[in-house]
Amino acid sequence: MKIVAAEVVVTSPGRNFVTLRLTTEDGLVGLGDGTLNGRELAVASYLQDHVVPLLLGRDAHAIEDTWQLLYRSAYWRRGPVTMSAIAAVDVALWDLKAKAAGMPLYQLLGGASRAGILAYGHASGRDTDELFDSIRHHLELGFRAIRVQTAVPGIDAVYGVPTRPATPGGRHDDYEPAQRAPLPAEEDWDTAAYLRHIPTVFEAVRSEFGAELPLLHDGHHRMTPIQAARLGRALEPYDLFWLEDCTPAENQESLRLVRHHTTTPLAIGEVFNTVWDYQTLIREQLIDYVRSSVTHTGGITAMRKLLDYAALYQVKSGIHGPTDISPVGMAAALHLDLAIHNFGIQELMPHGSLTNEVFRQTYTFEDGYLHPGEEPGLGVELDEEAAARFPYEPAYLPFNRLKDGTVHDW
Ligand code: EZ4
Ligand code: CO
Repeated sequence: MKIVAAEVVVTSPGRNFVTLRLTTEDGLVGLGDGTLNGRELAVASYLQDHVVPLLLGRDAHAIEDTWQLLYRSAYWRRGPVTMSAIAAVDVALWDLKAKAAGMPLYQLLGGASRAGILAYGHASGRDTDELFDSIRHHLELGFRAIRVQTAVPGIDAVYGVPTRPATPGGRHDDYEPAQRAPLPAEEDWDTAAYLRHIPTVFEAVRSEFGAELPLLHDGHHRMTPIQAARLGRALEPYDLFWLEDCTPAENQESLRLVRHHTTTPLAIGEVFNTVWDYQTLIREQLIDYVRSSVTHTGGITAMRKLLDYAALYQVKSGIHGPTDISPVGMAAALHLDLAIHNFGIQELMPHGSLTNEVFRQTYTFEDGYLHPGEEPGLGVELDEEAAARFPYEPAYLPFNRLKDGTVHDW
């Protein structure tokens, strides 16, 4: 199954996506996602300039060998650009292998371990009324688990809470952090105000929606370990499904301190890119959920190994699924979610209509559960003509400054 063509497609149907399209001598097409929000062209160049020449003429069946070749022959290991590029190749190869086998990818990963994939949606609001409205809207859509983000008094712009609808006429809870602009937007942050406010939000949500609804929250790397420990403890009465990215984890040992102080389950890792970023976290059981995406972590091959390692320590999956993971990367996540034993939950931020014009998707979402469908391969097709109608536009994620002007984690 020789690879005869490898094209890097950069398209921007509402937001930027990097897709690798591999074609075999038999005319099979495999797709891989290499989208890295705000740094898309770096991955596109890595693929186009340094990876495509290695792929032409190779056997598309040799997935493990290709992964090892790309990882080791670069000499310079790891990092989000490299690992997203490797992921794009790896996922495209799995798509091809499953198409060649005439099976949906999850069958090649061991078959389905469950009937459906529990998904959580993003509710948000600038105040309690708007938040409750957003939670009700998500319940009506069928969601059985909901992430809750709110504005904080005294802070102008908070992660997860749009100040304006993402699309004209759209809802306020359709949050898209990257902004199409030549420079990143500057937001403000005050951890003390946040720590005072968030427990009151969860108290209000629990008293309105009851004890049973699984609730999640994303701290987005803004707290120190002791602040995170305090928040985790303050949220214990509200029984969170997880507290995500409570503190930056370049230093994995930080999580020991948080863990010692709270029984609130912890999820981390959307900005990680290899199993090594989790070594201490998993071995010492300092976290409960792995947040990596297939797209930023070297693809199916590397994610499978990471999640198998996590399984030994009763750590479960919580694969990253924001709109900056393309439909191709989302499909890869869904096939993995269905197959692995230690599945936890899947994030779902549905893509907009322009994205769905470019990427034809076959997943289903019914009664709170996702399913990747039964098409051979990933089940996603790229409409190249539609993709060409949406050229790349520069876009950046925002960043934070404290009141005194200090740059803070966003
Ligand atoms: O801010 O993917 O849990 N989800 C998240 C995301 C990230 C974006 C950054 O590109 O934290 O919304
Ligand atoms: Co997050």
